[in-house]
Amino acid sequence: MENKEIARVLWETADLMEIAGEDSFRIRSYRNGATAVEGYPERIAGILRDPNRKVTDIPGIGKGLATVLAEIVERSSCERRDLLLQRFPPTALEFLKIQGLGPKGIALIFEHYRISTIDELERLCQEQKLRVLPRMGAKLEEKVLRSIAQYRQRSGRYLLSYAEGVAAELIAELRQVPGVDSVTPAGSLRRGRETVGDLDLLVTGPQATAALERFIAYPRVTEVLGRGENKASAKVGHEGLQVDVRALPPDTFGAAMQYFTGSKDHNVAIRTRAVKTGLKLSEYGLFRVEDDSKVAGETEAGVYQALGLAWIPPELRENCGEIEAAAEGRLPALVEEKHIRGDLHMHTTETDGRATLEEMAEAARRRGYQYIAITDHSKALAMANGLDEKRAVAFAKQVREINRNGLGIRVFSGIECDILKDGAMDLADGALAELDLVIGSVHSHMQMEAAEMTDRLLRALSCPHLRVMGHPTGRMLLHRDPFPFDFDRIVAEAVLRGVWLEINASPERLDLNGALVRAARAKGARFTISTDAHHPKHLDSIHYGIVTARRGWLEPADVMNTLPVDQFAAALETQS
Ligand code: DGT
Ligand code: CA
Ligand code: CA
Ligand code: ZN
Repeated sequence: MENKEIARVLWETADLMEIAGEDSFRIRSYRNGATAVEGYPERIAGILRDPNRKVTDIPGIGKGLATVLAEIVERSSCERRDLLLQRFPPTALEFLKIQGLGPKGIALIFEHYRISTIDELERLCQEQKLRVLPRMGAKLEEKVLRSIAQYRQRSGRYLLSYAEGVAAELIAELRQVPGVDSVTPAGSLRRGRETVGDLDLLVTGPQATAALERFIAYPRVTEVLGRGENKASAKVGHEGLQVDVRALPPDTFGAAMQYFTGSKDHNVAIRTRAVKTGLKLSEYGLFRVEDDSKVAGETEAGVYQALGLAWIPPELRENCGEIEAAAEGRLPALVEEKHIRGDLHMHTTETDGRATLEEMAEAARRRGYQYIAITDHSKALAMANGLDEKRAVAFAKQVREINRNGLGIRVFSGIECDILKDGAMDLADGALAELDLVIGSVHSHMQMEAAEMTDRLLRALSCPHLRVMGHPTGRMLLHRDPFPFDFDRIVAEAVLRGVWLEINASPERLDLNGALVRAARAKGARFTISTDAHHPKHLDSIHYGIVTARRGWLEPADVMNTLPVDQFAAALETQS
């Protein structure tokens, strides 16, 4: 069991305890424990198994919690959670995902109404039955109805990063089966969509079907949904991610990859194209209609080639012009991870990061980067101990000294400066002028009307020191929608002012998605791809930013941090 999963059980238990109105001190100890477990660099499960180690040595883990951890690792739950789940409907945890209620609100609702489903909660709001409860009103009913709609939209999808983890785990498992040659992910995961509905794995080899047996016997399978001759479906892990595994004969691998990678719209368009030239395409191959003879199917490139097309990178397969581009030989030469020469958004222990500047620099150097920008928060984020002007200026000076001594990587002094409610920057111009790279980000007051938010961002863009719009839409995947604003207008202004748009690679954000990246590029926007790392290991998230940039059709020249260090430094010097 991974630390993240253990932490999730603890969070849930704490939430249930809160619904039950239990002692707040105890609830806090569960939440502190969850934070400690989540952030711990080593696997807790490993420490628990090691007779020479004690989990109580981990700050935030006391004796009581240590027992709970052992229970969770053993059977994915704990007694307290089980008891609470008996008291409340199993959907209580679902209710917590509805914004606006909170554990106390849910407890109150359970006290007054015997409801157990989201549908019933919706009906209560529609029938105006929440407003009669203490501290609830018409406004809350509206808010709950809105979040129910959002919840329905996003439920059943998973973060790309989560699905990739499950895929990697299953691939490692199924590869061990004798007679299995390859296990390859297809579907939305291969196309790099920022969320994934289910996982599609394709298996080849003389004993490919043996992998299906191994799959349904896999310990983390929680429910087998179906088992056919060449396909098995099951739910894996406690999050309930569905995985479809298909065993393929080798001579159809290319056609199957093409088919199961999708997207559906792309496939429909490709098949239409095949039909026009007297061919038919299925997951078994490309065939001539007249005599059923096979034209292609072993490789994906072969399938595309036989249709008069260049091989299309999976990230582009959304039927948004990629087929025409492939036919005319004008597919973009997409940016790749190897093109990235530096990461321009990261935090340190000065604010809410978990590593020092030196540790972040060393991790970046080991990745082969030439430069980084350290961009801690500004003072408006008081909870994160954000920098005020004085600390910002001192930091700029410190970085100049660091570069004089040399860390084996060039460090740029930066800041992630809050864009205040009225669009002013959180720090005075004088301080911002000292720093090499100013990112402006919205972290508060996101519930504005679109017009007001647009004005706010326009004002921020008028700050002459601003170089990058950080996570420009504010979306948190499966959690918070983008804030409303006039995207085209802001992009046009950013282009005019020479402000770059950040593709925030954090797998929970990816808020400037492929479609928006492409739209912005068409208006002349330039981009940075950065991880917003709060820990050295987060630097690996650059991969999700790259995938998103590729879904936006970006080439290396569109991305500022593909520049070699000297050219990048020069680009920072010139204002638009
Ligand atoms: P997801 O799972 O919702 O994130 O998205 P996908 O794209 O992975 O969709 P999924 O798992 O339902 O199917 C995998 C691929 O199989 C899909 O991208 C294209 C192909 N496919 C599935 N159903 C159809 C269909 O009815 N027609 C065509 N042409 N292709 C299909
Ligand atoms: Ca899928
Ligand atoms: Ca599927
Ligand atoms: Zn940040």
